[in-house]
Amino acid sequence: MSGQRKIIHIDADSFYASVETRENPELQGRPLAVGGAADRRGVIATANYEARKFGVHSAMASSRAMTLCPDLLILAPRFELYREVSSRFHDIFRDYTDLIEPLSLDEAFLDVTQASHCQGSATLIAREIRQRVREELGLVVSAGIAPNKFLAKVASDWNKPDGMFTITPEQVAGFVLELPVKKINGVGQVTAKKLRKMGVVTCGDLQSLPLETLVRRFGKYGQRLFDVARGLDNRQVQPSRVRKSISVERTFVEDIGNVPTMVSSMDELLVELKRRFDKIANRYFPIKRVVKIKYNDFTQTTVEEVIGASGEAWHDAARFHRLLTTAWPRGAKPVRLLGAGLRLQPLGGDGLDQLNLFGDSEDTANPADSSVD
Ligand code: DCP
Ligand code: MG
Repeated sequence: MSGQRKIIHIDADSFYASVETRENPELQGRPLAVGGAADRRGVIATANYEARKFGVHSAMASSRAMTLCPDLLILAPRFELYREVSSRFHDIFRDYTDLIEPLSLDEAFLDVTQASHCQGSATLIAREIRQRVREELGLVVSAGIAPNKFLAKVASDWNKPDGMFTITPEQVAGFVLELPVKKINGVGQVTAKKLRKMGVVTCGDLQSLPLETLVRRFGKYGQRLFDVARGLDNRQVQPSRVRKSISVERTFVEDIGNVPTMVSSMDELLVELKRRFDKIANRYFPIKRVVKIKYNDFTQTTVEEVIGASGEAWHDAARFHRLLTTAWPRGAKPVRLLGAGLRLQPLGGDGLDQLNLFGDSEDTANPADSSVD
């Protein structure tokens, strides 16, 4: 890496819920969530800030959300609509830079180091982007501006919602001293607790631990902790993010206790997986089949196999059935959720990275915290 970079991280506020409110302004001001219905064991995808005051949050069971906030309105998600809005975000971003790395539908990194707009000021570019999103799309995005991805992401969250925060290169050293380690992407409850036991609460505390100690304790992720504690992160903004996997999952209304029912559910998942894979089949080929099982006690297991050279189709149902019947006895408990997926290789590409198919695909993922649940 050479020279100082200027990175912006953009993250829309309560994205799905804000889009729904934009589509139907009468919903303004009332507690609103998007997700699955409470009586069908649904889960909250997101909640607006009114609902968050009641403690409602993403990934919470909808039934629990209704208990916390009886007036909560839960709308079914409309992914096509959110995808459409997401591409409108990108139309705006592209006016400033081509170096855009989408992280999800509502989140992206922009490298504006070379941008000439706004006298090259990343802060002014971010302000202008926020204003245009508000005026042209009727939505609010928060922005973080910093010399690297790690700090830009922390910064976009700093004054959320409707917030903007800049960390200049000169401010980095001072900023990280007080930054709680919980703000580090990948430090969840498990890692935070381990660190607390070692007397570490802030990145300043973390700086006092030698690299060897961190690596001994956290493996490869120890190096990452060592760097970010000092505000260092040289990961580049990667414009065309290569897809590593594709998967479909289903949570059942009633737990499934018998294998034949699991097998027929797997067939339904395969139909959906095939439909989704067909859309990208001109760019990727599948290299592995993956089956995921979550039992009724929320423990889970995954099993995968290389797709053989014997000429069978990747979607050969019998192969998925066998993976399922191999994996299920590991827990041998009723099943709450089933997933079917494929690991992919780009056609003509080289990326064979092993990433967590159903979880965080950041290359800096912390295994200690991503394996919980
Ligand atoms: N999402 C989801 N399940 C989750 C988390 C998020 O389906 N466990 C979806 C719904 C969110 C969208 O992804 O609207 C973006 O995720 P964010 O984490 O950015 O959350 P929000 O944009 O909803 O809220 P905010 O960014 O204001 O915290
Ligand atoms: Mg968001």
